[in-house]
Amino acid sequence: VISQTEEQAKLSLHTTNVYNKKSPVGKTTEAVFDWDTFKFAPIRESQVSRAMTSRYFKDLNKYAESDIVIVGAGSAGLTCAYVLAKSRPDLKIAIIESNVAVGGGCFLGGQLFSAMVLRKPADRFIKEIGLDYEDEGDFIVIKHAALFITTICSKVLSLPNVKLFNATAVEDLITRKSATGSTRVAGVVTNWTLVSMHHDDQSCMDPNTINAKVVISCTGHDGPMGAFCVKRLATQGLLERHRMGCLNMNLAEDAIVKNTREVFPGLVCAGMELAECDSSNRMGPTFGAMIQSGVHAAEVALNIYEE
Ligand code: AHZ
Repeated sequence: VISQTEEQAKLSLHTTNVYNKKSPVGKTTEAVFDWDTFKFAPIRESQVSRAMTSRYFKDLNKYAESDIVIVGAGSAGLTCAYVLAKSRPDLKIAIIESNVAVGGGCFLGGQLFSAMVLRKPADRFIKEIGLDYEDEGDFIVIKHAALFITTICSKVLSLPNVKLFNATAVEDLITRKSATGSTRVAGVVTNWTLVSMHHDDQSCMDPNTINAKVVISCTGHDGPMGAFCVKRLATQGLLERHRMGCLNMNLAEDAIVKNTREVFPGLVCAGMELAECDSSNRMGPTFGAMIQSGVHAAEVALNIYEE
């Protein structure tokens, strides 16, 4: 790493006095810049490549054997990751997200209306992560769903025992047969999402794998990639699939939280993917159940892990 020389530091930094004479913005900033002489520390292009790739491949190597894999970084998946990683710093937790950005259906609230509604008692979790909200009695409102998802994501990613592999799709599950002949999920098969989307028009592009003791699937309801693990096991006749029921906020949220469970040995299901398993109702844009299902899934997964 090439550090900034003293001379460069002198060139680019001026005293607060000089800065304040030129512009009143940011008076409290300790290090202020003179834009006429501003200059970055030097770098060679290969340093940037190596800084990224060495870390990524180290992580691929480290997390090839994970304790827990979470599939899907929407509101349920990220909540689950936060609870697990915080309560068990000894566990290696990999999150696989097929999109470039995290958040799933949560980034914009309902129908692009920004605000995020959560029914109580999900307010307890929001308090825990330190977010402001408006209290409307039986429910709370966060001013923008993106505020929730970016906050929970930054908290998850700052924990040392978590790695997010985004732009990476889970395109299959690893299964094992026990001595008694029963099957269990033992990890995930991954690929760059762009590769997963082109298996039909390109010749064979083999995937990668991550072994894990427990897989938690939070891939949302059916869609181009949604409900992935439930659908995959259903195609193998290992799980019965029932499609998501119509919207009923009251029934839907309680059912999702209550039914968060190990749906197949080694596979815990949380959030809206459960609706594809149980035919429970959808709830539309109210997110308390995603948070509580994520918390519940973390507890279920830890119990399986300890078995
Ligand atoms: O990109 C998906 C999203 O970020 C990701 N995902 C899906 N399939 C994947 C795969 N590999 C890796 N094969 C995959 N990642 O999973 C995430 C799912 O997030 P989500 O927000 O769709 O699901 P959730 O259960 O966390 O929240 C559901 C939110 C909804 S939908 C709904 C309704 O339709 O009524 N109501 C609520 C609250």
